[in-house]
Amino acid sequence: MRIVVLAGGIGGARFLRGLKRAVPDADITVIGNTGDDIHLFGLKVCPDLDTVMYTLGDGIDEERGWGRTDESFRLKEELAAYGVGPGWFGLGDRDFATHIVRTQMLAAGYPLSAVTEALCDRWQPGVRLIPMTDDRVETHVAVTLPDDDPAAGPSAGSGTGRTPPDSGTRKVIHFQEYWVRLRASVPAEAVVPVGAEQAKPAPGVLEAIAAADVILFPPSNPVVSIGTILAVPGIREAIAEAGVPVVGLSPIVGNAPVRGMADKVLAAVGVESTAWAVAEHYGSGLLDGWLVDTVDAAGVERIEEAGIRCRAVPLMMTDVDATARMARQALALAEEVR
Ligand code: GDP
Ligand code: FO1
Ligand code: CA
Repeated sequence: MRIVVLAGGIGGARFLRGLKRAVPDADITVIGNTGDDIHLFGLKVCPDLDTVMYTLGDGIDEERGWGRTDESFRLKEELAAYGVGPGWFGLGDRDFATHIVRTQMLAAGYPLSAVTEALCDRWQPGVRLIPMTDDRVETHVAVTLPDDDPAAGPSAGSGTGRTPPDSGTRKVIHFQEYWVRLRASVPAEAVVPVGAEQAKPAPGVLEAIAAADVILFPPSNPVVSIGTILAVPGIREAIAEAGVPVVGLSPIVGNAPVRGMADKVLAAVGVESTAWAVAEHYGSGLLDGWLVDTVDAAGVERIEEAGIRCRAVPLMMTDVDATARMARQALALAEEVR
């Protein structure tokens, strides 16, 4: 069976571990989100690709969910001693090696898809991992920073002795700064995948979608992970036209994300944080089936009325066996709608 999975970082990677256990013989192609990518210290960092690669290659720090196991941060400390930041992004010593190899290969002229394949030669993730695009895409978030934020400029009323009518500084910042530095503590006013409109799907992406027997959306972030992949022209259309079941699993359980900031970025695109609103956001033009957690069973009828076949099953990825059961449920739903 040929399975295509659109994946972000932690949610996507953990689901893939369960999927591999559920169907060990399947041929799995993962289309990875690169909108989270960031250039730091002259290096290209691809958090979601690395999270998938390390998780499936048994190199991940299980507790954090990102970065390398048995990690140290001495290089980061040395950079900080030179006053070289940003200090808010935790690049570990072992992780640095990945970014150095990647950046060196990119500078030598290899596209990101070829670099990712080379990195996977070491990690043997057991899936084919392809970045959504070889072109540069970066998710940015529009926010209003509070006046006491170090990155906020002088406010409108400063120096005039008057209190400004609207305090704060409106800025557009990198998604990693929004999430890692600010911990999504202010509303996301807009989310923009900069460069996506001009990007082309990486080699192999459209081919894998066209050859798939089933397409799965793991419980990844619907806006900044799956939404970003779908924003690359051609990918959404290829999925809708593939003529095979497309089944997703809700990252929202009990009206809240299980972890992360999906509620904040969903609000930015006008979608409420419920399992049914996310299904409706993807829409029946894209999704054939949707799994919600048992706590959200009340929403099943509403999702089916929207033309999407829906089941309520346990959706907490507490361990690999529980996740494998979720994967089997998703594949069973795919057979129902086929
Ligand atoms: P990220 O790039 O690291 O943020 O990872 P993804 O985009 O792949 O996945 C993030 C989403 O995974 C979040 O919105 C979480 O709510 C969701 N998530 C994490 N753990 C679980 C879980 O055990 N069950 C479900 N249903 N969703 C989860
Ligand atoms: N997430 C954090 O919350 N804090 C960090 O310092 C951090 C560093 C980091 C380094 C490499 C990497 O591959 C991932 C890293 N992440 C970190 C995770 C990642 O930035 C985010 O969780 C996802 O991109 C959110 O979608
Ligand atoms: Ca991510």
